[in-house]
Amino acid sequence: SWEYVKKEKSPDMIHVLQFPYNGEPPRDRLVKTEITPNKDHFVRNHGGIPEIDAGEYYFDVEGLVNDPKRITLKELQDESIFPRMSKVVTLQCSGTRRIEQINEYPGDGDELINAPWGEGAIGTARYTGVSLKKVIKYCGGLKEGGKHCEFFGADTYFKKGNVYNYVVSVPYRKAKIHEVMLAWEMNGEPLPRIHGYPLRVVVFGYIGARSCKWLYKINVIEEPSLAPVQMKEYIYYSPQMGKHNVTYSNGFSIQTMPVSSAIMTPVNHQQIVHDGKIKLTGWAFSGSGWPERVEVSGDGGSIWYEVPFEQVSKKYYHAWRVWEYEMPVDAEGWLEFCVRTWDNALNTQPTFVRSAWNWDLHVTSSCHRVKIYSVN
Ligand code: MTE
Ligand code: MO
Repeated sequence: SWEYVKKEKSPDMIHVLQFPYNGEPPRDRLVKTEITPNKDHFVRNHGGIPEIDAGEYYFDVEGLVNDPKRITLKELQDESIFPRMSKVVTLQCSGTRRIEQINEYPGDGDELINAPWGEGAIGTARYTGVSLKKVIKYCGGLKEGGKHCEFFGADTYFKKGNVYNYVVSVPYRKAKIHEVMLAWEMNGEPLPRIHGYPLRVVVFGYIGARSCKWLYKINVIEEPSLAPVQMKEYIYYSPQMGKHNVTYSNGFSIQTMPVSSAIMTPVNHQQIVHDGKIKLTGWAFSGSGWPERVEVSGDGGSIWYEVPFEQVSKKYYHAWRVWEYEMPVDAEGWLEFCVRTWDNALNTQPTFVRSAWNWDLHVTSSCHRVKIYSVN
């Protein structure tokens, strides 16, 4: 499948892990466009990349629904049965910028699970499909007690001597407000195989992990899924958890992505020869709304400048904004640039990586900092 990956993705993807394949695009290119081209969209896999024949494809809806059904892709795409939805959505892996936490202290360090991502495990695409709520309705609605939707992915992965399917769940209340889509199209093209062909889940604003690829079953249940990915992997551990005492119940399940942002250019330790101005570019995102204001600093966070509105892309619910800023710089030598974002609910980012370090190294949402060497 390595040959296949090279064909499907841009040749200069940064290969965070080769097997299972995990990759992110080059920093400068990612924020050049609001919609990430499919070839540049990051890929996060726990295991293999299944090859599924769309013509034969169906998925099952079972558990706590009144009328469990098997639904083919053809039926799902039949507009006389299901109205379509199409939306620009940012998917962000909860491991984005994990490398900064690793540099602080490596924590769990399970390579297969905790890939050492940079700032590029985020991407934005227009997805087309059907709202999960419509599918549940088509299956007669929920039975008494049905509260969570469990998604089964056809890929398999190995952990501690066992083989698992990729299984996660989301609360039904998320589907109820049409924020869960079953999508077969990404930026006007059939979903690429590496992104879940022929059908994946897209959960708006939640960590990427809940957006199950290669979907083959939906099971409606009373409690969150007991599958290892749901129970053990995307946990935000309490600060006193470490190697000696870690238990899965001492943390909570990470769902909504908090507000965060990153500087994509210049890059850390870059020497920049300039005549009084240095251009910064980056992204800003909030899983619970939208990034309202982006601020940058040239002195490590003492004085902040608001990125002017015209220089920030438009705001959409559940989508990032890409931004740029011309920073006036007189000083020579080492400078620390940083960015922070306020979302529409006035949430902002922790100040330092160490302010929010956690055992499983998830959600590095602290102010992003890059040190550059200025030659004026
Ligand atoms: N779905 C399946 N079946 N298998 C996986 O390994 N990885 C999840 C999610 N869905 C995964 C999956 C994680 S952790 C993320 S961040 C997103 O897919 C990444 O989606 P992408 O590869 O399309 O960018
Ligand atoms: Mo992820």
